[in-house]
Amino acid sequence: MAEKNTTAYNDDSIEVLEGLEAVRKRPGMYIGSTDTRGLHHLVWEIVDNSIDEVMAGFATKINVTMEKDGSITVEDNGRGVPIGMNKKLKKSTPEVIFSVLHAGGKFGGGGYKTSGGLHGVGSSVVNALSTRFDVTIYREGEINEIKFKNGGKLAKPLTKVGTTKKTGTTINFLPDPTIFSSTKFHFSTISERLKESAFLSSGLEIHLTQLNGEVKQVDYKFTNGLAEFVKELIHNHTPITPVVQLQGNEKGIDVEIALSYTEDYKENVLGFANNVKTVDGGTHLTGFKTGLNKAINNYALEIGLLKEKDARLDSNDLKEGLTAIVSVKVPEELIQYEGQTKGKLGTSEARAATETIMNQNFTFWLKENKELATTIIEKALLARKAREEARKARQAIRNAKGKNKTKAMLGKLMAASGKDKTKNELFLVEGDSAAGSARKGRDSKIQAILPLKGKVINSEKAKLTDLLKNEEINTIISAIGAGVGSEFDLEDSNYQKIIIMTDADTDGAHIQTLLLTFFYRYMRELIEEHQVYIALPPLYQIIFGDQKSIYLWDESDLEKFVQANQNKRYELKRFKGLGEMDDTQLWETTMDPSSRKLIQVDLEDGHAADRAFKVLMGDNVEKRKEWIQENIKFTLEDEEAGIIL
Ligand code: 1YM
Repeated sequence: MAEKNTTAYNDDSIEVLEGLEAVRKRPGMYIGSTDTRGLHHLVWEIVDNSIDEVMAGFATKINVTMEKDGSITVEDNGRGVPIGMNKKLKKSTPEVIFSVLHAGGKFGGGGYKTSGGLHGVGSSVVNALSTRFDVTIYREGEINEIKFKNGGKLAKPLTKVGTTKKTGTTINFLPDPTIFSSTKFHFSTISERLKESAFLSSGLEIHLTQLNGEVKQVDYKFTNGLAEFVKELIHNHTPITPVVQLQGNEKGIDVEIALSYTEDYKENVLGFANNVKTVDGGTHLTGFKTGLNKAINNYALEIGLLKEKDARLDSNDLKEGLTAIVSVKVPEELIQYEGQTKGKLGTSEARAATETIMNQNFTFWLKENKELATTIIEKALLARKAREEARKARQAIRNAKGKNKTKAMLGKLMAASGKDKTKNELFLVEGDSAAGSARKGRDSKIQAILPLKGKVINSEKAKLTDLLKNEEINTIISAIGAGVGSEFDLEDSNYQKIIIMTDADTDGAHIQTLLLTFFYRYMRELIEEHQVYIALPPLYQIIFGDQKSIYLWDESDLEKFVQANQNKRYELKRFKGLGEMDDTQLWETTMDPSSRKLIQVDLEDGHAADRAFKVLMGDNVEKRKEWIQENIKFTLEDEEAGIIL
């Protein structure tokens, strides 16, 4: 918990700036928007005042309640808002704080507070945008109440209503429905944000209760918050180091860092300044990276993993698999934000402070943990090598294109004749015979065919360098032409659609999942941008006496057909695989853009997809079968209906 900030508050130090009408006229100026986001902003605004009181070292507990009537109650056990009189304004201090715009008034300095960023416009803004705003203050042995209504009009002046031994502040507010497009709060949105606050203030106890609708409660308290935050971010990736925690204070700036390396190649580094997320980064993150860079390179040189003549590891090499939280506490008078949404820390002192603390403390850790240090450095060296190889591969493709050597590089690719990347499609086809029919049947202007023989390597288990040795994978990377892993750049992709075409059996499903895993791990943007599809070939063909025929995609189609055609004579044919279809059949049913069925592969959210892939590609064969059966259905779906990974 924070050290107590002993700067005394003075009831006369609050200044008057603007009226609350200004807030009601242009709410967007103060809270960003009047949609759900803006609505939730009201909660952050009030909670941040409680968090300030936590950071000042006086509060240890925050309760947030979503009340039955749609209002929100926030309660803390801090000192309680001062209850004296403001002589200049001849009003009670709470009346000034809650009804005068910009009356933050924690002057005198010496403290950290959340205000100054996107938040911190003050509780008065919340009052201005509420139909009810009731404050109860527990302080100096008394319970005092003050109430406002209709956008900040005083309904009950500060009044003593009882005595108490406790201290703290409770605010209950009901957002004005004439201001917000929706006044419905979301439990998950609030709980996520509160959890983040609890992670950032170890020891702080936060409870969230929902009383409207289904009654729910979550409780957060972390003794080692930052480390637990990193563990949550790592989620189901495999860590290759434990969580390393570093902290220090440089020139009044508190720096706390928790980091870990995982087997993944993605980086996940989050920055916070005075407990507010800096979505666009800033000086603290720059300092962190420079410090990390110096510490690792110097140590690698010292132990000989890097030689003087070698190029130094750069931040691209060091960021692969890096998961970290960088949290700085900057004194009020130094805090500075940049950017339109003020999501970027601008304080230059924060750069120096994080760099120094990161470099010094991490160097110390590396020396104390030689084996883990070596693991980190070797991963970075490997990342560099993989990037270098991927870069060479791309370069080779570019060169090959120029020199008409494409064929050798691209193996069995049957390219499309048209060069319009926004129209071209790449079919990844299981088996040579199906690929043969596909080649004959295709629209060769826009459709390229790549036959896949044998099993695709499992990307979940193999390292990128091994993957690059696999012929199938290499050909796919070359054909798409946009690099791989951290080098992948969707802009360079040669195709608008990548369509996986396999037999409708377990083997086919397996190939699909192996390919999807590969795309998910190493070309994620393809999936994120919905450019990966699965072709759905029909299972049955019905041939009538006159040789006319129709196709049926699954059992239920067949059942319906049989029911409806009991008196007709026809021949029923079941396709065992794509290879049984001739080129015309394959074109008509599976490739013709005007009549085919495609499943668009979609990501519901990164976490869920990650979990699915772990199940999918791990060692548990039973689980995998289950997943395939549940999630990859060979049934007739609406065109581009979408399976959610
Ligand atoms: C549920 C919301 O606002 N708590 C809160 C606010 C204040 C204090 C304590 C506080 C601050 C100081 C001294 C100080 C505020 N005080 C002011 C002002 N919870 C909630 N808890 N004593 C109490 O910073 O010096 C504004 S907010 F202006 F009076 F200092």
